[in-house]
Amino acid sequence: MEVRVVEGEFMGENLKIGVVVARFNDLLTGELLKGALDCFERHGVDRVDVVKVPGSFEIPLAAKKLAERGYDAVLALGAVVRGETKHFDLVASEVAKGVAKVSLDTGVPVIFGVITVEDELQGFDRAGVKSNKGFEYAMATLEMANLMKKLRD
Ligand code: INI
Repeated sequence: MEVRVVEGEFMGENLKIGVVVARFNDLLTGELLKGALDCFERHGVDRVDVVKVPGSFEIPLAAKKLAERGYDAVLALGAVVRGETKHFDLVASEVAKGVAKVSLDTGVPVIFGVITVEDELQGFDRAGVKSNKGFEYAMATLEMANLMKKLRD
């Protein structure tokens, strides 16, 4: 039996990456962006373009535009904080569905880098105090960009 395993490397060479970042909860998303850019720089990504949108709800549309314009992968960064309204659930579920749809419709990996947290404190834990999820999501972006290249070739 021959078993072949295909997986993407964490290499940035020859990659053009798009990042869509929500300004809503900017204190958190700004930190996620820093973590992501740090990862891309350390892995030698050729080119990163960052697009800012008002809130997480707007992420899928901007991600779609980037996915259609030749980026190897798109990283979507946002922070949805529960608070006291039902808005949280609506925004969190729409952005998750939207990002998945863009990825499947376009064939371009769109990484779901939207943290959903109970409060800001929990958000800060994930955006730099304990770890920076932005860095981790950027690693997934590299892996998927390289994997899709391999599966195309
Ligand atoms: N947008 C977020 O990115 N995070 C949130 O926590 C949030 N909440 O809870 O309201 C939020 N709302 C704004 C939304 O994304 C849109 O920008 C707005 O509804 C305009 O379409």
